[in-house]
Amino acid sequence: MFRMLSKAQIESYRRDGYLVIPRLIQGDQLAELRALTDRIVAEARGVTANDDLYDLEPSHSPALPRVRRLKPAIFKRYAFFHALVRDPKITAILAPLIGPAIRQYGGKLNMKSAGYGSPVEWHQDWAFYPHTNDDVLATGIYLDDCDLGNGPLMVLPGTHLGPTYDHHANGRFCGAMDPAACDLDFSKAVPLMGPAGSMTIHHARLVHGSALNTSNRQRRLLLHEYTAADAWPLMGVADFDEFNSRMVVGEPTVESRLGPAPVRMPLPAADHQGSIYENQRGIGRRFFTTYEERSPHAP
Ligand SMILES: O=C(O)CCC(=O)C(=O)O
Repeated sequence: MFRMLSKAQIESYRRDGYLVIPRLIQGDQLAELRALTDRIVAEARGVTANDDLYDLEPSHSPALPRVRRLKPAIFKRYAFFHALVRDPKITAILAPLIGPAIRQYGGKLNMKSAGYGSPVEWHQDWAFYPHTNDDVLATGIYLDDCDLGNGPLMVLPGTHLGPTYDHHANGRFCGAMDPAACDLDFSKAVPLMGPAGSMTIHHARLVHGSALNTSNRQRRLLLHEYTAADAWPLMGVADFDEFNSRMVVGEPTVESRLGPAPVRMPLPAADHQGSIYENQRGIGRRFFTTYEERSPHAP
């Protein structure tokens, strides 16, 4: 029997745009998730530049490997990650939020390592991948206990019902909002925390971000992006078979549903490609302190 959302949880998601499900992934499954991640990260020793699997911290070197993110290639390359996206423990929870037919859009594993794990500037996922309707969300599974100290995902409740903010700088998409140019009170941000194996859920239009990890504990977060099967990406479908191979439950459809949601297209494309961290190198003004600002002389 799978855990289901209560009526109060569904209402809370609709109103605030987020939920936390404590300890969803446990036991052997959590142990395997952590061990496989450790193994993939250890294999970054010797890697000299970002590639289709690794997004590296600015302070990475082949001898002192520092991985910032494992990219979507993990879902195609590793059976474990491929299966976890489809795990009925997860899809049973998402069904009342975005419907019984669900497609994976993408995903990644953000490392936020102890001492230097990079911040993620405030943004809405929707600005990266607008769809024909906004039954679009992301889940995040914490691989480690997460509290205020090690860089929890932070969200601004209710912003999924508001505007889509400008994520451009100098005329190009940069994947981050200018904190001084939007009417938001960032002191109202709510940290999403929980013991290892807990799962966060946030609506694609919800404003969120996270700070530098200055603690001595890592904070790894496995993000899965999901859409209703009838939400089609406005940037287009390059490969129809590949698109449908990402169905995680239910049947695909060519009847794409149009819903009212404010859209800004992520064009022209960011100067720096490859991940949100790279996109956000193009921003004018930062909210969160970076490792390089905090420790200018550290390796
Ligand atoms: O890892 C985090 O704390 C935030 C991640 C995020 O929002 C993203 O990668 O889009």
